[in-house]
Amino acid sequence: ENDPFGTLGLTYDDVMLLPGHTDVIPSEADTSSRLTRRIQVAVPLLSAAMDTVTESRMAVAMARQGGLGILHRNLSIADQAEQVDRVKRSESGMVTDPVTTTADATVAEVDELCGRYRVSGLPVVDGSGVLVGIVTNRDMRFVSQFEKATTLVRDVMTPMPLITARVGVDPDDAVAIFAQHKIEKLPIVDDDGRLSGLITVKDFDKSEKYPNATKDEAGRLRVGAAIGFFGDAWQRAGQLLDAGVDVIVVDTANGDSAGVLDIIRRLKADSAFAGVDVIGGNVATRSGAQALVDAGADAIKVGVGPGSICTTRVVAGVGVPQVTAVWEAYQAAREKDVPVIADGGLQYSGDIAKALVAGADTVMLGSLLAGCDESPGDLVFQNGKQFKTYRGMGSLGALQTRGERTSYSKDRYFQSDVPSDDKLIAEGIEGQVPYRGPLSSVAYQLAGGLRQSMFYVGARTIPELKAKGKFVRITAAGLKESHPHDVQMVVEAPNYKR
Ligand code: RVP
Repeated sequence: ENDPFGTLGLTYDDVMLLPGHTDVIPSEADTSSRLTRRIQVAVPLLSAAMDTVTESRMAVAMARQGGLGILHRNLSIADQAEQVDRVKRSESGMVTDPVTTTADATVAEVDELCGRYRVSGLPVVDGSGVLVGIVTNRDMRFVSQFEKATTLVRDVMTPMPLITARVGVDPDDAVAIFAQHKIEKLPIVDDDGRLSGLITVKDFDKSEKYPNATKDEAGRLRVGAAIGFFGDAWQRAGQLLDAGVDVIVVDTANGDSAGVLDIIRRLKADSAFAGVDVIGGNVATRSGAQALVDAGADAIKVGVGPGSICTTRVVAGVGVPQVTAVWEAYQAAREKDVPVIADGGLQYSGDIAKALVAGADTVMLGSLLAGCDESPGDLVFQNGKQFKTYRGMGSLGALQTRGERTSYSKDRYFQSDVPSDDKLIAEGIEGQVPYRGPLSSVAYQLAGGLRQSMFYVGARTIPELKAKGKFVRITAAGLKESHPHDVQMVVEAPNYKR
């Protein structure tokens, strides 16, 4: 028998990266990395599949910044598929399947759709899909609140003939049409006048504003969504696929288990899912990672217990400190070149580079993003400071069915068979994190911190960082020295909170 205490588990606070000779300045560092076998991201950041972190708003914001959002699964299949739909329709060169309305719909209904999809107007079609007009904010502005439910679209819309373009119009020509006619939406029609797409001037603005955005071949933002392995998980996967999801994450607390490996194998074997990448997780050992690789996962997600809201390591006494877990998983994944995601436990931007050098290709963040404007939930004021709620998906609040909503994610903790809420074994807590403003500035600081790491290590690219990065282990005294010490902080730094 091997010495049972032979391996030492290390985490982010136990290690530092060595500075190395450099001829790279931070602004030149290229942070792009591999998310899955097929998908690249410009910034190696994912937002966690948690109900206080990632819904469509966060997913849109993450993809715009060059990362990816993973929609949580603690909601009905229909609701989660709709979230995917919202992200896929949010921005693109051309919306191929635009949200439409009909002439006999009410202005109130149009209002609701515009709010839901965050658009400023809709094309109007008849029963066979032929374009009959367009209704935008401008047409509805003078309909009073009281008249919205009774005013019909036909009475306010701008009817045909409209300025339209034919299928296959060149983007440059579209821009010229916007300028010439001073319009903001250009419906695309086929030979029979049927609506087949929509180009909006806003989308052109956005592609200039978000040059690093994570997009699919059609120019739509990419999005991931979590599923489980139990009950109607297969059906969930199918509906997410229909809604256009790019990545499915089989999201559990113990990925090295029969049910999880089985659904990964089934997804990878089914040609219907050929266009979707499958991420499996979570694991924290070499053998666990090997099992996911063997099942065919396109990326593996690592982390048992490092999460800021996670109590698995104390409730079950199980887990592996995250830097060791990532390193071990990487040993199994590197052979087949399967990307690794370091999930949970990151507190500062410096932890990103540490995760990458340990073997990860991207990182997944919960607490660092839960305080953003784009996360679900309202701001809470306390003693004059602003917070947002953040809870573990294994917390009682997320697991229990009682109260305002059903829990759809008990199988994340393998407790689908638990008969009543008072018999649940929680593995997470409910809390709050400081408000941090828009994701754009938070992501900027995180990616900026990573570029500083790359400069210190002397790495121009992420593969170079992974190859050149070297660790030194530190002690509690070293950690104390690393943080500000012997001084009272009087100004809050944008990227440092104690
Ligand atoms: P953190 O970024 O440290 O807040 O961790 C986020 C991660 O924690 C998630 O991506 C997930 O893997 C894990 N998690 C979520 N809920 C729980 C729990 O209740 N134990 N853990």
